[in-house]
Amino acid sequence: MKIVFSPDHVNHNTKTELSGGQLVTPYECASRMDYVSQALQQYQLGDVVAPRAFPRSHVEKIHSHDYLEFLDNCWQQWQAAGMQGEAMPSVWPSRSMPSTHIPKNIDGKIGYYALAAETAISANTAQSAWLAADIALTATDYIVQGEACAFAQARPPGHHASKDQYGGYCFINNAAVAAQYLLDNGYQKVALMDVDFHHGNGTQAIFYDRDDVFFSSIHGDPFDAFPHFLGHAEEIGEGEGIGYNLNHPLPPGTPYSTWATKLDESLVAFRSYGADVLVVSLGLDTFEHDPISFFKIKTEEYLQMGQQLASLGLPTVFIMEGGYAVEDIGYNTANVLKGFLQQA
Ligand code: Q9C
Ligand code: ZN
Repeated sequence: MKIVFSPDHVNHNTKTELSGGQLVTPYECASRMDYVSQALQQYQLGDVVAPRAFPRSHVEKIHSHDYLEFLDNCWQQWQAAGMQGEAMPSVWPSRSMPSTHIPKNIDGKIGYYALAAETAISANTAQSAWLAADIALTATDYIVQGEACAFAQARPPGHHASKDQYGGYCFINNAAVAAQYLLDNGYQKVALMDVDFHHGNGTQAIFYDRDDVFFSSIHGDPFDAFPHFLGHAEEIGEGEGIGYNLNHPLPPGTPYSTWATKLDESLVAFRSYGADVLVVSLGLDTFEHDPISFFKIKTEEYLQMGQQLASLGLPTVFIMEGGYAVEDIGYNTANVLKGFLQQA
């Protein structure tokens, strides 16, 4: 399969993440990609190709104009305000002050556009987010051109980013951009399967009232896991989207055997929906040794995950999301793709 990748992802190299009351080195770090590249090459899973630059209009179909303008200008405004550290929010329009006015001051503005505080923004964050979207679009265009599958080896990830909010290491929702691109190029019913450990709150919110993208996610129960405020089983969609959102929250310690039954339920739902293409938000933080997650999937079991996904028999674009057991995500990623190719 085609593997779309750019070494320029290293430009996204923030130094801080707010975690446990401290500023730590970010879990979502550049070296993750070294391990993925190495394993994909070792397993000979496909040719690595560079992304091409797509018009910004594809991303503007998913994210609001004011949000993208904020993303592009945040770092400059943060610096102009004399801030010493990387850009991060400390105040929000919360339950007791649910204002929709957008502050002019950057401390207020960044809180308006952030859904969480852990994720820093620095000099090259916006540029890298746009590059990741180009990687997703380039991979997705291979599907449009008739390839059976492609892998977007993108970072920063995207599934937590909503129409106008960033957080959870995500800025532009690469999988949502990919799904929309498929709809704009002849496909009519997109199945979007999110297998990252965390609920894909951004993707869910973007397609919640639509019937042309069926979003399903298997994730740590939001009572126990980030993003904490979305991802419950009773969220089934709204308006035209009712019935096209399927969440499987699962408890700490969940092994692959349990996880796999939920994937099967999603695949059954995708089949009766009549999906004609599959987008996979591929996070590897379901791994048993992931440092910030609590599922117990083993390296060999990712082969079965790939085989299960292939059983749908649909053209499939994989979009890289999370996975923080840095030295293992390469083999875990490679196993999903290998299992998929064996079965396909
Ligand atoms: N102290 C993705 O996997 N919470 N994002 C981290 C660590 C944020 C994960 C808690 C997790 C975001 C794409
Ligand atoms: Zn995740």
